[in-house]
Amino acid sequence: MFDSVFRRREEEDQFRSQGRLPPGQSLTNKFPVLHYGPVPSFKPQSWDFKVWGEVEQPLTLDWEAFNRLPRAKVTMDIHCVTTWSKFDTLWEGVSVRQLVDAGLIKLRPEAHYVVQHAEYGFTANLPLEVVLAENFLLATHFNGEPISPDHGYPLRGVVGAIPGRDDLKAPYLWKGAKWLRGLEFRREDKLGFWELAGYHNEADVWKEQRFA
Ligand SMILES: Nc1nc2c(c(=O)[nH]1)N[C@H]1C(S)=C(S)[C@@H](COP(=O)(O)O)O[C@H]1N2
Ligand SMILES: [Mo]
Repeated sequence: MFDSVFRRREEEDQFRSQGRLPPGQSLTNKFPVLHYGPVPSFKPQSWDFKVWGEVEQPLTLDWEAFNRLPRAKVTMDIHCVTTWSKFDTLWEGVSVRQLVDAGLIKLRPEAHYVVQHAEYGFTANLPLEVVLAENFLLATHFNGEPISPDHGYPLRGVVGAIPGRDDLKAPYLWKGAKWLRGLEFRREDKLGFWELAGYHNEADVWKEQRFA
């Protein structure tokens, strides 16, 4: 017990000295579950993923089609606004940037913001540049396994910090919607669920932008 507390502190100090522990955060080796409302059940027959708004062609993919999209992997540090941070988490899924580069999503020049739409009407908003960056993924897998129901199965947006990539914006984890069902590309920004509840719209972990 004391041993493991001691070890956690030591590990935390290491990440701090590497410049990977944002202000006010502490390391966890667990994976806490946080969300509003119940965990939806996944029905593969009726599940779809939609892309709409400022795109040349709206898109609807069923689960099979979604799984045929090009795949990507990223290892990130994730930072929750409730002050836990989890390091070197491996996510696998679909990169929005790759879909755009492959011409599967054709953005209109007016597209500047993205709203993630999830089950039960939950939304999370981000600037387009963040959604197109390497530290944002439409994730189906966490650490080599399908994401668990609590963490967003079968699909979630996930955003974190890639060590050494200070050029990328790193928002808190709430900016990734679990049980994701679609992306809306927008001309103007639109506050999501937690943003409307008083959380900071930019949510930069290094600037400790927790609340508006
Ligand atoms: N659909 C949905 N996604 C959500 C939320 C939610 O309430 N509903 N909460 C967000 C919040 S506040 C956090 S901190 C992260 C937590 O992700 P985790 O449960 O995998 O740790 O999910 C985010 N995604
Ligand atoms: Mo959160």
